[in-house]
Amino acid sequence: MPNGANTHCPYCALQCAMSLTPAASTQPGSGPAPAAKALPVLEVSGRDFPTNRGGLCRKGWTSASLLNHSGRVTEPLLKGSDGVHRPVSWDQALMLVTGAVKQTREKYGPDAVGVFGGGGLTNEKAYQLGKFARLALGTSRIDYNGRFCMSSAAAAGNRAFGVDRGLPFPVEDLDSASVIFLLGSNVAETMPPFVQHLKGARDSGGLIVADPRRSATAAFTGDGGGIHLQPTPGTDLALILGISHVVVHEGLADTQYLEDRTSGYTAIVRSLAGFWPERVQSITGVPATLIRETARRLAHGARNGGSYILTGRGVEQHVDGTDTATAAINLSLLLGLPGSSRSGYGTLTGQGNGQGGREHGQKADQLPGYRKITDPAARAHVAAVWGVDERLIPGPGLPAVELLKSLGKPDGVRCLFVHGANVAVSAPDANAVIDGLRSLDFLVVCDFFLSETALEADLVLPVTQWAEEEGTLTNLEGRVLRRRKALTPPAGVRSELWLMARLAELLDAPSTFSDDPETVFEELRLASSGGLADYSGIDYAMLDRGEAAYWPYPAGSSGTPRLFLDGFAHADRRAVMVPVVPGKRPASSAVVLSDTQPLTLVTGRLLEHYQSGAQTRRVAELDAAQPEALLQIHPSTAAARGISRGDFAVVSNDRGEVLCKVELSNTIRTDTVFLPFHFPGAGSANRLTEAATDPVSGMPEFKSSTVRVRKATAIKEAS
Ligand SMILES: Nc1nc2c(c(=O)[nH]1)N[C@H]1C(S)=C(S)[C@@H](COP(=O)(O)OP(=O)(O)OC[C@H]3O[C@@H](n4cnc5c(=O)[nH]c(N)nc54)[C@H](O)[C@@H]3O)O[C@H]1N2
Ligand SMILES: Nc1nc2c(c(=O)[nH]1)N[C@H]1C(S)=C(S)[C@@H](COP(=O)(O)OP(=O)(O)OC[C@H]3O[C@@H](n4cnc5c(=O)[nH]c(N)nc54)[C@H](O)[C@@H]3O)O[C@H]1N2
Ligand code: SF4
Ligand SMILES: [Mo]
Repeated sequence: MPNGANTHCPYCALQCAMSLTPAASTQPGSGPAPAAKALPVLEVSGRDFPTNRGGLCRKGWTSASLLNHSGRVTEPLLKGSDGVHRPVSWDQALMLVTGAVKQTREKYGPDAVGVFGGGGLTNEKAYQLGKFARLALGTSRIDYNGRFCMSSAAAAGNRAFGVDRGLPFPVEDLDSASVIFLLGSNVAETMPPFVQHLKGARDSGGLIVADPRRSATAAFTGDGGGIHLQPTPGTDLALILGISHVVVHEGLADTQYLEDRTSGYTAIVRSLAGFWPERVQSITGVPATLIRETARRLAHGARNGGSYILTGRGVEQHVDGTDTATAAINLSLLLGLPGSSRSGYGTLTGQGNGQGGREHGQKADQLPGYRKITDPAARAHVAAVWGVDERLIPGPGLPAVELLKSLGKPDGVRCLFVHGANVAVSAPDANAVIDGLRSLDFLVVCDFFLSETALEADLVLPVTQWAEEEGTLTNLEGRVLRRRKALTPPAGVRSELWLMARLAELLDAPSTFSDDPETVFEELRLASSGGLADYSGIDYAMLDRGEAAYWPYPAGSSGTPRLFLDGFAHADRRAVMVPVVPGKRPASSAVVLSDTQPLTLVTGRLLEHYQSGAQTRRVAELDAAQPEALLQIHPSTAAARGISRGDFAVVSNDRGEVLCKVELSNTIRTDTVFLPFHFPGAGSANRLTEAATDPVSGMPEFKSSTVRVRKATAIKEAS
């Protein structure tokens, strides 16, 4: 019987606080609900917490309905030669996995075994997965879906500040800001309760949003006289340089700050010379007057009340995402924002544990505590905590896109473990990814549903959901939170910690692998101690007392709610300004609306669905609200192609084709169309995206792809 718990939402990085209580229908005496149409076993209510102040979005409210969902996988499933998954016992499943690993290693070497993790895993699971890959599987080939999410912002943050923490300040600091500049972030749909923190800036006309679409967030700029900048997709780097040019040339830069707290300023000034507003207008399509106005408001805000610059995936998920985030950091440094107590720069982390998930070792180049796997001192420290010879820890592996490209290839990965990602839907060039999954010798997917990736698996292993487990997650502010168990998992379901512990034993792994979250966290504390993301002063007891724990939190300290107040994380305490200029990108051209004109496809999110939709497409209420992918297209762009309301369109390029209904919208640029990436099959946006990556971060180009759009003549709207 469920007994309830105070915990946090299973989905995004805002980690809204919620209480789970036994639902009325499952109270003693009411009898079990019928399985097919089971009522939620737990009731969800919002709980007061600084990030959400009691608010939740529709995804959070409906999250408990997946706990006893009829489609849930509750026993290990093995795929037969007929392609059908059938139940097997856990003993059989463990034997099969162990056999496949041993065979692959013998035939092709340890690097032929790969692991793909996720930013939704708790810190304990992410930490243990990195250790499991390196010590139990002996492979360097581990990476995770955070590469698709935070990698460009992380690379830019590390380069400039010497450390990467999404928001280096508590979210409530935004409340009193007079100006907030959101670049490529649609928080009104992606973190609805976060919008309350924009209220001050929004009401006073200080909200500035850069988005090629008039997104729900961009529409807020209308409230108090804010600014919506609507650049050609992929031209944000030039846009930011244009704003920076104005800051420098109108004498708005904080020269004292630059002198005292940064290095590289003069090279930045030189690099901005060619980006005067009128030229930037010709590149981005954003009027020069708005570029000037943005610079002036940011500078005014910095001196009165505070200015914040925040980036989202819209500017980061490009082949020049690291440079674009770097330009945004440079702009914030020119204005003296980072490390001030009432201004700042940050990036909005995405997944539930998008922050902690990138700190403790599931990244190809990383060891726990945000340590570099190539750093001899870091290796020695972690090897000592693990009680192994340092030489047993492999070197760096392959970033996610390269890892996926290597599936089934000679010298590539032949046996893959997936924990917490649905790459068949969410990875770029999805058709090629699905081919890769099919060419593997053995695919093991741990999930609670038959996601599109699980459907490809030889073996599906059912794991616990959020309300059935203990652990910690690190939210968008770098604050470590407790996830608490409210419910006993179904009998056939196991925790991933248990699974890794059992497999490590069967594979004769060195070191120890506990299946108890608190024991794993205690080990993580030691492994992270002295690293950039130091958790050594944090324990379950203090989190349970409700103490706010922001890393770095070395033992004996009281944590770090605000980073950079006294200096940046480089040896000289200065922020490094790295000059960046746009590379080759298609220049904006006059739009000739003909049916052969290529368009730019932008992808992103809808409020109702989460990521690949593996979870939210199974929530009846969310599915009813957004049952399928719709192509957002400007009416005149549609008309030029003979497409009208209710028609189906074919969106295509050399990688694939999407067939979906259109949604006419005069809030999108005429040269741009938008697809959400939450849907599989014919509506899967990632059939069209490219696996080209940012050279620094490995981030794929999700946000702008060249496509052609035509009317699908053979299909009429049903009904
Ligand atoms: N409802 C919902 N919420 C979520 C998620 C979800 O799947 N669904 N996922 C979570 C995760 S993991 C993440 S990473 C966050 C992401 O949160 P966001 O970054 O807010 O989400 P996106 O919709 O990917 O992109 C934001 C905006 O970028 C715009 N954009 C696209 N291309 C460009 C461009 O070239 N320049 C500019 N300036 N803007 C551009 C899009 O039009 C879009 O409105 O959301 C989190 N919250
Ligand atoms: N075109 C396009 N593509 C994108 C993006 C975009 O903006 N445009 N955004 C990218 C971004 S920012 C992200 S973060 C990725 C995310 O994309 P995905 O990695 O596909 O994310 P999810 O859909 O959350 O997949 C998580 C899977 O793991 C399961 N799961 C959840 N929790 C756990 C757990 O604790 N353990 C295990 N074993 N399984 C679990 C869920 O049921 C689900 O099947 O997508 C990227 N793809
Ligand atoms: S905003 Fe994010 S954390 Fe909050 S309820 Fe919605 S999905 Fe959950
Ligand atoms: Mo993400």
